[in-house]
Amino acid sequence: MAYRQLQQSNRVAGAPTASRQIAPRVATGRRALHVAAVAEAEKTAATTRGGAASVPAPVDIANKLRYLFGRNGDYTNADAYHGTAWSVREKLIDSFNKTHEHWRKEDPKFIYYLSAEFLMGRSLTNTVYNLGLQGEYADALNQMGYEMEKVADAERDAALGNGGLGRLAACFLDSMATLDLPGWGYGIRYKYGMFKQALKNGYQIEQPDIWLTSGNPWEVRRDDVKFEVGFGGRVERRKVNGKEVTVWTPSEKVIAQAYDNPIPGFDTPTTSNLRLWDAMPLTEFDLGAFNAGDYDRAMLDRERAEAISAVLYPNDSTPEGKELRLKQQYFFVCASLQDVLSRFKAVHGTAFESLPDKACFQLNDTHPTIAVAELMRLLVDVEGLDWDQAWTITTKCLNYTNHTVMPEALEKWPVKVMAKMLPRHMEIIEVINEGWTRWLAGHLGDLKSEERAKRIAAMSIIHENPWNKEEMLVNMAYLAVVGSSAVNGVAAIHSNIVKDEILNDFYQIFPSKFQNKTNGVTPRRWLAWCNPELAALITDTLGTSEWINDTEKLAGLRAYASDKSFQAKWSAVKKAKKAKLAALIKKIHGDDVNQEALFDIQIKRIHEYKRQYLNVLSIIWRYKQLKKMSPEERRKAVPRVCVIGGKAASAYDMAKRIIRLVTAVGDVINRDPDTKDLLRLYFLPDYNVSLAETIIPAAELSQHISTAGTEASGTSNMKFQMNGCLIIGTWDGANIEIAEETGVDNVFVFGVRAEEINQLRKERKNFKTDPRWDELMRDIEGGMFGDKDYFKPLVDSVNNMKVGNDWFLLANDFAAYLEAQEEVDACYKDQAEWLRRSIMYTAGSGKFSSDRTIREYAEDIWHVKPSRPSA
Ligand code: 26W
Repeated sequence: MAYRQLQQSNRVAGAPTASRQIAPRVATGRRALHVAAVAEAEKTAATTRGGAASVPAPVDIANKLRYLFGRNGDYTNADAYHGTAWSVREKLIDSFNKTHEHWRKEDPKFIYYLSAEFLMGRSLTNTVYNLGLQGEYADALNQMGYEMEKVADAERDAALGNGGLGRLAACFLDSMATLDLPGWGYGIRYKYGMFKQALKNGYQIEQPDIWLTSGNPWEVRRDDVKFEVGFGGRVERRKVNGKEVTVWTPSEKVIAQAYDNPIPGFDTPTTSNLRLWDAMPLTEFDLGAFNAGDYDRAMLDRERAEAISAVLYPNDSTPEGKELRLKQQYFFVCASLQDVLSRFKAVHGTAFESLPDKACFQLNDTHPTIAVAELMRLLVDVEGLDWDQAWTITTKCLNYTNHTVMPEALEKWPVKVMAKMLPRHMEIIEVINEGWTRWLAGHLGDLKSEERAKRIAAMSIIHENPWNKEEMLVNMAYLAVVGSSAVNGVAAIHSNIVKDEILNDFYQIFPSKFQNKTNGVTPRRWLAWCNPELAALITDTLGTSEWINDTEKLAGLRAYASDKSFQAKWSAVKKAKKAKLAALIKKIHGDDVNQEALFDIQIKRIHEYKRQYLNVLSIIWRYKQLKKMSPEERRKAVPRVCVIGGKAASAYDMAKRIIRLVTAVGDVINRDPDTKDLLRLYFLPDYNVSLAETIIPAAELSQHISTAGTEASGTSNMKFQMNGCLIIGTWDGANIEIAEETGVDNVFVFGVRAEEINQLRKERKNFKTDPRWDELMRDIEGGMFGDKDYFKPLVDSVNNMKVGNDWFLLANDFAAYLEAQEEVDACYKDQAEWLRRSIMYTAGSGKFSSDRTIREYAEDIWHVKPSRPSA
């Protein structure tokens, strides 16, 4: 089956098909064509993966457009998208229903992935691909005079996430479904996702992401699934049948309304689910407020409720202590836990001791950590369990993943805020903390009392704000560790940093709780269908498409790495993908770029620790060298097209200045007649999942140059690797494991190591900067790229040696980075060697499938087993 799907995918990507030949794509001819195609297709019937017989795709698409949208004939690509999507949706729901019927019967243990972010991107192509319907729908559209690629382009990204953490959650859902693991994602149905980034005179502008206006064919609203979520109010003790019970009476209540987003696995009948919650006012169900004539209050309530799921906080790494964010976190956790418990009770009644055999929850970073207190509240206050019994169940059910080493990124909520918004939860956290610190006191009994008190204070879930002694904070990471069975980092080096630094006190107490689960990405989206040409070549060469589900098989490509004829085919695919990216650059910036140039890419959130600034400095240096060269020397230089993309958090001033530096440097370089054939720099605005799908297959060199020890893992590095893109990078995050799998000599590794960082930071003041660095600082400060004043803080942040400046040690790595860039040039001149390495990257990417990661979670942490419905 997989092989058939792959062949279908090739057809979409450009190989001529019979249907394409008979279907000229001229708008005027469309109507007649489509009528003929529909008539022809009506004669045949198709069977879907869900099992139900259905009308042929062209008829179905036309029907959807006619009856759902009131359209007839001559559709735009956007229309064709909607018709196609609503048609595909039915097959998806058939498959979803079959899977869930099966799971209801089998009653397996479920994993619930709790995440404030799911960065899904587009669904149409992914869905037809995973359902094995790609050929059918591509042909249908062709017959109607459309092209799948253009039609699919009309879909808006579901951008309910900031970056790595949200996209990881999306890859995990794909793998869970593909591996037939009973599992759901739970999150928030934000009305506005990640902002759209535009450029105005080279500066970032944020615009709202209004993604739901034309309807969302990929969700099913469940009018029968809603839960009340409360905030504020008071807590009382009452005696009921001689037993003391706690009653929380919230002062504000909203409704969480479920929307299901079916997640199709690849090459399996399994379709699982992402359940997202929308916040609605209670008053819609309590018309009393209207009847009493309190119209304006009811409308204000509506606004207040809807605000909870209105917008994704666009912060990556630095938490903003906004009350609304805590409200969002509690909102989705509360609804999700009630939902799971109500399904559990429907089958098992109140046998909660077996809850850990039926359900487990993964906390995606600390964002859903209030689950620790909420599960306790539901079990103790609502279900009437003993505290100790509830605690045993809670800690067995929960697990926590840490995704960041930045100390400032660890969420801490002021006790005052928590007590006001979630008074009962604050009490519960206090009781947990009392029990925890008491236990610690016993456990550390051998220590001298002073030392013991210090250790306990350092591990207390509730502690003083070090910057403001008046304020007490709830440390969410500590709560997550104490309340979970397993704690993991996301790459080997990161998990070691978690154990040895961030949570070392806890590691010493519970060494066996701590694990590593190196991240992965789905090879379906990130290789098989974002790069169908390369996928086809791999399948032809290996003689099987099984690598899509078993990426270790990609290792078979190693045997061809030096094969000239294979290299030629490999290179032809890369060239075709580069041409596509060149067309996109032309569309955005109006420039033609040299497609023979080395395509050098850095795409990720703009952050000082990711060091886009260092990249720009090296580009300026390259420019200055080219300027100085004779025509003879220039002919020998390796031409480069550099691309940088990524969003800056709206309040992250320094990141915004970095974007402006990129655009300003680009403006100078791209117009200089001396160099413009040899060097370009483009900032591609509004970097998102879809853009990544175009950029990554075209990349020849990608940059992963964070200060060692700061990037927890990185996941785009894995996507680039799969697509045969060489990496220039520091010894950080998953780069290390990628280098090990690819061959360290095939990777351009540079810079200081994580263990040196602390010392180097202390000594940075006395560090003798490279003369080339000094020159570049003078250039920027002197106005070589205009905007002198605006760039001054940028120069100061790395060059003006106040304590703490150049925190990310750009200057320390600068010379080594330039040297690594020279190695890149030398290697690119030897195309046979470059291609050999490129092939070795893909061949070495087997480990970085999220299937591998999810299998490890399932075996080591979740103890969840596959359960596959019959086809
Ligand atoms: C509350 C503010 C906030 C928002 C997002 C704090 C922290 C985050 C995330 C943890 C940031 C994030 O996306 N981290 C990235 O997670 C990826 C998946 O594990 C890793 O590959 C990246 O290295 C890490 O930066």
